[in-house]
Amino acid sequence: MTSEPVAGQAVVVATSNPGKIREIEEALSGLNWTLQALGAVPLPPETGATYEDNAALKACAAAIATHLPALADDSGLEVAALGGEPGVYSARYGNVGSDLERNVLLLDRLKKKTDRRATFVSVVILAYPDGHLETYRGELHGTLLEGPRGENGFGYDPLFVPDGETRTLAEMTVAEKRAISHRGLALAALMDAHRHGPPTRQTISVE
Ligand code: ITT
Repeated sequence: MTSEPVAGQAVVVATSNPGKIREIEEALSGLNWTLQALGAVPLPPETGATYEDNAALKACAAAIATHLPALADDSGLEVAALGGEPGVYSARYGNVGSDLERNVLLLDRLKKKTDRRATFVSVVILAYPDGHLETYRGELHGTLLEGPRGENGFGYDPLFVPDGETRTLAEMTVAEKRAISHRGLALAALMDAHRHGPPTRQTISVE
């Protein structure tokens, strides 16, 4: 039987990305869940074709291994002029090792392209040890600069200016980014579903 996370209960954060951990901890601080790191639990290879598939793979693996509810984010950057790439492959773009190298590669592929529109997508899944899943999705539209700006955040943040903003995501604080970002929006929906105590499985499920 699913046990809804309640105040003080441990929920595993199934990510190895420190930038995501910072954002998830900040966003969910109001829930009073005890967020627990993955520790030695290995994450499975991301073999899915969609963010939903990959988030479910990661969250379920952690929930099964720990017997605790587990939360995973699968996310990516969809670039209009590149037909939506790198998308679900954003973390492995070009098979290069660092965020900096991926940003250089992206800028190279966008050279001479006038269409700089891009969208960040985040799918957050909370998986229970019995296999029940809650799915939340957020998107953020913006444009890509021709060079990086800012030191905060991670990944493609230094290149991305959200619509209606002048700063890149890397020039914002964690709280400022959370208020508008793909991950912030997905986590806000999760917060809304869990804010008023333990609802029934049916009312919180958005599968
Ligand atoms: P985990 O699988 O361990 O969670 P990961 O970094 O491999 O970590 P993903 O497979 O979801 O996670 O890859 C998402 C990639 O998309 C991430 O590595 C960044 O390159 C990019 N990305 C996603 N959200 C981002 C954000 O908020 N800011 C900048 N880049 C982001």
